[in-house]
Amino acid sequence: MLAPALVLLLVGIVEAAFLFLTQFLLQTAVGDAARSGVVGSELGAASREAAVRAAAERVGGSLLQPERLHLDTLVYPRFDDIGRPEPFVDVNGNGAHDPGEPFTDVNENGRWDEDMGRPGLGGPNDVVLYRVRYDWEPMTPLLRAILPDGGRLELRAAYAVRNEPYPEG
Ligand SMILES: [Ca+2]
Ligand SMILES: [Ca+2]
Repeated sequence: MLAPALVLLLVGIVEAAFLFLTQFLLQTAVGDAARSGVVGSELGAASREAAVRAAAERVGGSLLQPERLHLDTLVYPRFDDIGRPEPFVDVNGNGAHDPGEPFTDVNENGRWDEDMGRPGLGGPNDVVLYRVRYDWEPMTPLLRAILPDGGRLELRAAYAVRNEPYPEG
């Protein structure tokens, strides 16, 4: 008969292995999704988005549950712009953007953003950042019962690509 502490240890090791595997699959999935997006498509934006999502789900196989997988994409002019704020004139010199200070609305949404990324898959030659989030939780009810927040973790992975100069259609 196994001591409870040993059972807990073994369960913990297996869960940790699955956690690492899930993180690895996420990274693979987001890279695969990105590569499926770079060539564009004559099918239109909606089906292109579906194709990208399918690529992410395919890699995940049966280990990743599709309903827990969230994919989003942000478009940038250049790789250097990823995660950067929209340029602004710091009139009062406090290092932050304040209401009324002039800015360049890179993503054209009518307001200043801390991240200039524009949602979408972009067009030819655009840089696109693919991001996935996954709501992970332990398989073992025992661990879900004893860990804070049921042992839930939000796993993330990202991959940036430049779109091919495909003809726009
Ligand atoms: Ca300011
Ligand atoms: Ca903006």
